[in-house]
Amino acid sequence: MLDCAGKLLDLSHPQVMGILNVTPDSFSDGGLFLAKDKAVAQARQMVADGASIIDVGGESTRPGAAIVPVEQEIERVVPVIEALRSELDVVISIDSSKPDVMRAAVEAGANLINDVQALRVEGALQAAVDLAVPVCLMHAQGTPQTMQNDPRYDDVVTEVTDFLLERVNVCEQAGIARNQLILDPGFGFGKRAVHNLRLMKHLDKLIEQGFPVLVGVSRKSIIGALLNVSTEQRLAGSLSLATIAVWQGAKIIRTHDVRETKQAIALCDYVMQVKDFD
Ligand code: YH5
Repeated sequence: MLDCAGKLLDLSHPQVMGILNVTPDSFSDGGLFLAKDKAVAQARQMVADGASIIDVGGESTRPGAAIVPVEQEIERVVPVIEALRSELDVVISIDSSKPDVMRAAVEAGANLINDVQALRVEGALQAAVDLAVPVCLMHAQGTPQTMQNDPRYDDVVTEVTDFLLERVNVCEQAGIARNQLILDPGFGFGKRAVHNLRLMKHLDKLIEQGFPVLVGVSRKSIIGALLNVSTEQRLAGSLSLATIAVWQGAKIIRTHDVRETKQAIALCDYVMQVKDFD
């Protein structure tokens, strides 16, 4: 059980984290208000489909995405988190690296921090200590703007594991308990296809460290690169990788496609938990 500020997350079975992007698109003119209503409706559906965590993000962390000012990120995520908290019995995570966004989000009702920079931004570590909610520490090489420019590793599995364990130490020294930490190898963040494949093949090495592991592969470019399919055609690939991750022991799968992912990992869990004899 992971204690998310009073809400318990059962990690004896793999759980689905649904991705909720709150970024008003430039095509519709509805602005923030419509973006909020759309996001809340989408979250409702994801919970109905079996998500036990909703990951709320107001900034795109895709390679090359524009930087969003902190006030704008807060304006986007806070009303959505407040609305979700008032009507849904679900863990809400805030997908942000900015300490002020973390504080505003937890104040509004978020109970988990998901940081793709593993609390490396100035002030983020202190914010996490103060907020006393669990944190997902993710590995990334470089920044979202530059990370896909020639990423290199001598041994990606060891380097990612060592990085994450170093961040665990930093967190512990700052006063965050080990049992409040989730680790994530950061698929696609400063990694070529071969690096992502090696990390997936040897995910058990990270799992052996004893922390719950979160994996995000949903619709990512590794699938596009290997199968030559557009983002809308990546569901089967995403489910395949999610299943491999759960088979190795991953506890949380971050996905756009909650219903399908829930089914895939539920079957994987049945296979893993079946008794060998009557
Ligand atoms: C993650 O792995 N990823 S945002 C590019 C895509 C599709 C999806 C080109 N936040 C993770 O989802 N948090 C993101 O197609 C994350 N782990 C954790 N913990 C990137 C993303 C995406 C990027």
